[in-house]
Amino acid sequence: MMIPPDYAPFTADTLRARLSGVAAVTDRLGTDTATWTVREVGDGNLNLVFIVTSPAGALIVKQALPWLRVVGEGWPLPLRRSFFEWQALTHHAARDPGRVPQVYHFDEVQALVVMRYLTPHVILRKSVVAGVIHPHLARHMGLFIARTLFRGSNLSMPAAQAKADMAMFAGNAELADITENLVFSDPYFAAKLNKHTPGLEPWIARLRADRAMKVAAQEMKHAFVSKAETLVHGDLHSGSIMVTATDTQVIDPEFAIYGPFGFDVGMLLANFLLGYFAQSGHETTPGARDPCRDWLLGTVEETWATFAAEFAHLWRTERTGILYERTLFEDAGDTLGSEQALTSVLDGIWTDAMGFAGVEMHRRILGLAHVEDLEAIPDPARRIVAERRALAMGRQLAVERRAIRTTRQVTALARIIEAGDLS
Ligand code: SR1
Ligand code: MG
Repeated sequence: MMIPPDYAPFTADTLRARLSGVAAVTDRLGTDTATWTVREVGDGNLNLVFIVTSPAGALIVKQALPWLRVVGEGWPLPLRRSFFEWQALTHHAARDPGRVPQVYHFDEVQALVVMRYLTPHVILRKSVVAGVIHPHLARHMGLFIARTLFRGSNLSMPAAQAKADMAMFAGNAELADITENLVFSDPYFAAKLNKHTPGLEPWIARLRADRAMKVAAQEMKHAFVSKAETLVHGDLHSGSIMVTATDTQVIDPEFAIYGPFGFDVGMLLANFLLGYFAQSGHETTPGARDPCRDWLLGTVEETWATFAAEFAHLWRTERTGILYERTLFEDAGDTLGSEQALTSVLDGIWTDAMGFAGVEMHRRILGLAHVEDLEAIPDPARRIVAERRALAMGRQLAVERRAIRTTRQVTALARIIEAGDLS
């Protein structure tokens, strides 16, 4: 991999020096860099993240490393992912204003994005582990996915612009490659970097021998690599969402690429379900986490309901792209035809979302990248129970995705699995 000669991972001191010449930064922090505090706080899988504060303000600086942070220099990764992250943040800001952090500055050579410091926001996943309820989350996220996915597609965009965007984001191939391997294939064989909770082996063996599951996972991979339907966030899990009691912000779209409508939807719902199954490992007395459980399943239902309603609204009011042209439907007096097509499109998104949700639940237990919801369960026996339930749910969603028609079926299934004996 070519690392530009001018690129170097920043330290607190070199970052301070670099930013001192950036007006978008000094406008916010002042020019007296001696008063700035720079802290590296990144704990994700890929990047350096700095919080820079001064008496005048604060901001976040995210710098891509030329390798995968969690694995090291043995797994090179292109710096240009920060370009795609910047582009995706810009697209998302235009498509659902106020739902992503404002970008103040982008430095392509240093693979650096300077953006709003979100405070007092916390990572949603940490909140879910703590059992905290966020009543606005479902509405905010349902609107976000509907607006970004609809407005990033050929349902909405001028065809030439959609093609140009599609070609540009196709350059984010190495990040897509991570998803293609880590999500859809590695969990179903003994891939080198896989890890799992000791004791889970019998259930892993059962899943890997499950032909219907393997086929379903490959069908979802097939959909992911071939359905370039819209600009997807690409990594929409509970660690890519920051929340307060009233606000929701979507961060980290460095995996952005053109993909299926159902991908972000499925990833998101899977992470709510992982949070649900993890609750038993965190509750101090039986039933103590029931309000949080109810909220998480309600969030699954309300997120989809909000998504479907907003998508339908945009379909009726903003369908300006080359697909399902109004000329053929509304303008020809065939509104019913347009509604029929909408039902069919939503139906396909739902089925795909169920499949993607299933494999996401599996890879977070069997693959390289796990989730704190389950990892933070202190008692290994309770953790295994939670993981077995999540594996069972994932299998059902992926294999039976065409038979599962409603969110109520999903949440009823989750409750049955949670209450079951797992034999
Ligand atoms: C090797 S990167 C592992 C995971 O971290 C990111 O957040 C994505 O979820 C990716 O799959
Ligand atoms: Mg991330």
